[in-house]
Amino acid sequence: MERLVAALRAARSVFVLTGSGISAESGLPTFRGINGLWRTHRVEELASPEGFARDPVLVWTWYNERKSAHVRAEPNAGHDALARLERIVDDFTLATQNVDSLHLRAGSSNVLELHGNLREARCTRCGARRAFEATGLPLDEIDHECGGKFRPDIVWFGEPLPADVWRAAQTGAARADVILVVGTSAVVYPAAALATHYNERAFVAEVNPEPTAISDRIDCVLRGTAVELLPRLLDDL
Ligand code: BJW
Repeated sequence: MERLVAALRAARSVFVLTGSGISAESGLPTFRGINGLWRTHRVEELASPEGFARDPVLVWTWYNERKSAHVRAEPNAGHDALARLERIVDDFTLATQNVDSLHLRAGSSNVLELHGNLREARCTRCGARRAFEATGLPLDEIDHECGGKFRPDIVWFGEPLPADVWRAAQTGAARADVILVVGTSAVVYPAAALATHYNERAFVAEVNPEPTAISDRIDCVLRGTAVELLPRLLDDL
């Protein structure tokens, strides 16, 4: 913790990458943890264009349930601490893999949503957009009048990340003096590459109760949860 505090005090530019673990203490399940399955389905089965083509009702049922959980969830002290960090660092970028909008609701303003969000649905054929309400997308409204289907406005396996968001994340990571990685297993690419591939100079630290794919390649590993460690980190700064 002391080494990370010292690195942050000296930093002009900070880049943070978050994953579903930061929202675990808001009551939202992670993807690959103990409660990572949805009913009997793995994320790879549901979060892909092939999965959606196979069974759009199943995929929408999953997203409708998740949307409803996101709306009921509150940002936790980990989200709040990162919003505080943004206010005290001159050059701050927060890139999240999460689609739950909890960073925005905690007051973070410069948030790059690498995998999209659940605020809108868009048509697979004509790109028409509609709001994705807290009540969910009615399952009899998946088909769009143009012959396409509404899908969540997110990035599934095999799909590229939004180009502008990705570019901003890459440059934010490349110019950072400190890279802080919170609550991600770091197995999903290209997001995981932001921690280790674009900057050989930055001090890279991880906050996670479990070892991850990058733990043995970074400068500092803080074993604990986001709610335990991030507020302490901010208090020590
Ligand atoms: C706590 C905690 C607490 C618990 N506090 N921590 C082989 C090698 C490399 C790459 C590939 C490959 N084969 C295929 C690929 C590419 C693929 C990929 O990476 N696959 C890997 C799984 C192998 N990637 C893609 O397909 C991406 N696109 C792409 O590559 O495009 C290329 C392209 C270019 C041009 C044209 C076309 C294509 C897209 C990836 C999209 C990922 N989408 C998902 C679902 C959509 C969004 C949604 O529905 O929410 O995003 S998958 C899912 O995983 C979701 C997450 O954002 C993402 C990351 O998961 P995360 O957050 O890390 O969750 P977990 O569960 O893994 O980890 C939670 C962590 O929290 C754990 O470490 C816990 O310990 C910790 N934790 N409590 C702090 N309280």
